Amino acid sequence: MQSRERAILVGSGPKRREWELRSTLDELTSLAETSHAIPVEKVLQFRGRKDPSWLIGRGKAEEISKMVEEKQIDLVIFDQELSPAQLRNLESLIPCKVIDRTQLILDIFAQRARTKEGKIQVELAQLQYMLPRLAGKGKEMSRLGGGIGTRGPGEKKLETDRRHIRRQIRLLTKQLEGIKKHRQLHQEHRKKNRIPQVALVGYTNAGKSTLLNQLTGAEVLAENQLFATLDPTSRLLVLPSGKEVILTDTVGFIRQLPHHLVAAFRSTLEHVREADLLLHVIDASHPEAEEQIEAVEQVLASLEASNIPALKVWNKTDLFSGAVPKQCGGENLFVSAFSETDLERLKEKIGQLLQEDMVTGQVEIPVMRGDWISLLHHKAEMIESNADELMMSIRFRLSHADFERLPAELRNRIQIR
Ligand SMILES: Nc1nc2c(ncn2[C@@H]2O[C@H](COP(=O)(O)OP(=O)(O)OP(=O)(O)O)[C@@H](O)[C@H]2O)c(=O)[nH]1
Ligand SMILES: [Mg+2]
Repeated sequence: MQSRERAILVGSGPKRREWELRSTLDELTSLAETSHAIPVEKVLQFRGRKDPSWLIGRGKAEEISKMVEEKQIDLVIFDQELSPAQLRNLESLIPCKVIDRTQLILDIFAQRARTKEGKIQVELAQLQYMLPRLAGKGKEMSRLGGGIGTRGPGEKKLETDRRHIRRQIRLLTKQLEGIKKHRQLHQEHRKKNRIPQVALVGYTNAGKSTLLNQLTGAEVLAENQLFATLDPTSRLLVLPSGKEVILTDTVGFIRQLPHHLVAAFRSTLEHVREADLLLHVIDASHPEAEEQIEAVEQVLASLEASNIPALKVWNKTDLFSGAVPKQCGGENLFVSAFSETDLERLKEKIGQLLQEDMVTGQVEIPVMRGDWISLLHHKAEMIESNADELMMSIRFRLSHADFERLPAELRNRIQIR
């Protein structure tokens, strides 16, 4: 194991956003610690405009450069994403490794990925991030050896040659497609059995895995650290009514989640896109709970999952002694993952929301539209169906989320009862 890298963390932005800048810089500190770096110094610079070549301005960069020598720093981490040109300039001035928040998050994900799919997704995101930033970096990276920002999944060293990277990106994309097809078959099967799908989503460290474990007896790693979970885990959950649902734990979100990573994880996050109900888990004891909710909602929007019914689960109320957080719109429930009664209430609520959420519809479909007929057979519970030579008349029930996902042309023909 490599010795821990000594890091300077740098944030910058306009003075009027001071509070937000400080809080994301604190979060960057936790991320650096998660990656086993030692945060030695924090630098916050107020400036109205980003410097296009240096982000923080040349003078400040020189100051940091001196600090690096004086304090034997191995690594400078910028809280804002660096453009390829900024990275190049900073690297040529500062006598140690330079990375940004995105690369740090990618590095943590690389260390955490366990399944084949997770590893491929992370490596793909890393390579796509690196490709435009490569000029000069190849030799820098070999000079600097390994450590944060240079490791792929499973301590594998990241490729640094442009041609190899392109080839590797194509290869990984293809492998991912293969895995995705395989999973789709699996999901079709589940849908066919019409077990409702419930997905746990939320900011990292909110308690998603803990809730999965507490509710289903799963043994997923739940830890007080950022990004404990990368790979989704699904378990059967039996509700008080006896109804069964499938509950899935997913990767946590964070502010400024690298878009390469969201894109690469799109297929894992399909559990979220395909869900009938989302449990948006919130750490109610966190001082920035509301900013975290917003960050999660942004990621959900980018996944086109904003229309799925969601229950906000305000977790960790056992730690929370202040005023109850301001109620947000939609359904809210306050729980502690360690309270049996709260878990029962949560299960009741899931059952109730899924029940209320069912849509009963009636539709006449021309028999030649075999695609629509088979789609309804897959997604919906059939109540009644009759056919003559030309038309098929179907009465069915399905979740609101699935209804919204039907093709618009079909949806427009449906009469809701
Ligand atoms: N006091 C208290 N602690 C909780 C509660 N729920 C979870 N925790 C703790 O919060 C920490 C994070 O929990 P996880 O379940 O790993 O959180 P997560 O949302 O899965 O986090 P990631 O996988 O990193 O996104 C752990 O130390 C849990 O023990 C709760 O209701 N009360
Ligand atoms: Mg987790």
